[in-house]
Amino acid sequence: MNLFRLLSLLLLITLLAGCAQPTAAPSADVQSPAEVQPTAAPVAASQIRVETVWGRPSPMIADAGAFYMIIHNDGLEADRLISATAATSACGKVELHTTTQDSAGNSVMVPVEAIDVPAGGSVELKPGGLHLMCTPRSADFKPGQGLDIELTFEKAGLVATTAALRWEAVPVPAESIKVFTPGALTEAAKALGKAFQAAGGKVAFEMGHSPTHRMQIAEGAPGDVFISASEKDMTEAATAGLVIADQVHTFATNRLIVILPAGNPGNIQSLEDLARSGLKLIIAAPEVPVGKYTDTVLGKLDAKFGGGYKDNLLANVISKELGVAPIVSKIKLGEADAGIVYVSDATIAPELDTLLIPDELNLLVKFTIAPLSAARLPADAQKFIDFVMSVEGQAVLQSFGFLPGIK
Ligand SMILES: [Cu+2]
Repeated sequence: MNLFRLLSLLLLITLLAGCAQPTAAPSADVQSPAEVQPTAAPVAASQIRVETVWGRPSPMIADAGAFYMIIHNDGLEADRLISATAATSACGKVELHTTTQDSAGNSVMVPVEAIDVPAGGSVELKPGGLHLMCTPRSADFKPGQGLDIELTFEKAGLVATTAALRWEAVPVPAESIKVFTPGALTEAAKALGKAFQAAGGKVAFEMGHSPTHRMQIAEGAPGDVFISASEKDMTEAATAGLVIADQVHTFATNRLIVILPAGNPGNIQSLEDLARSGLKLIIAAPEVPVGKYTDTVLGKLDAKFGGGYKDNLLANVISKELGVAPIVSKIKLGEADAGIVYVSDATIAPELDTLLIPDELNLLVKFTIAPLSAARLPADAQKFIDFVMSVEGQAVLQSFGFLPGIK
């Protein structure tokens, strides 16, 4: 606690102890005495104040949202947030979460019992850290509007506030286009953005899962360009009129590959070896496009090898991840003997060993791009798409291991 606030508090205590009438607060930092129980002496142990309260739909989990804020405790004793609820049916329930790193360094959310607010101090709930999770979120969770929420503190009791709901963590500048981008393109998108900006364009990428992005665009999330890691989501977006159907382009392709920790500790010499009992494998979950592609390829391998190949291989799977990044980082750490990811992921992780999947047993994954029908900056959206399809844009993508697009 800084000295000024301490002095202010002591002054307030003196004033309250000395007279029965509420007195004007001596400092803007201290809650108005009108809100303090006049009979309380000393002042309430905990005086909670919340500010910068906002929320957004989760860019990763389709039916979830999150709330963030700064909680101040101007009181003399530590307090803790123990529960929260939304005033309307916007959220099935509101959970207290924190974000931590798993053993491979990937961000994972875990529920916490309470959020501590130190006496005279504050705690910030923010993306990538502590947050309140709205799950499931309903259509009443409307970006652009306010949502009343109630916070319950162990000592201060109920504190009501309103979260300003929006789509973006960081507002995209008016002159910049916003591109909904799948996680598989994270590194390539950064390089594309740099090259596009060097050419005079302005672009911001919203990273997330393609099915979630498609749903949020349907809900009215503002943006200019949709890049999809799955043809299915792009087709559905076109059918629903969310993107301009005759301007959908396949700007890059990819295939799947098996990655192995350096030195191949599982001694995996062939695709058939993946079904050998005792191995540990990590693949993508069926909720994300790469997980669906993995399932398709495993079906082809099963048809070729027979003998319960796919079932035996799946019995070796120790975890299914919501994207390629966690698979790559866990294989780098040797947490499993093999993983299945995109060829482009292996290209940017040269320290890993690989096992190729022949074209006839593989599939050609198409990454598609299209302007949103409701693009805010349609001319700039078109410029970006032209850039991605240009010789320069294609060279950037291929340096990240992507195969050429289809004109
Ligand atoms: Cu969460």
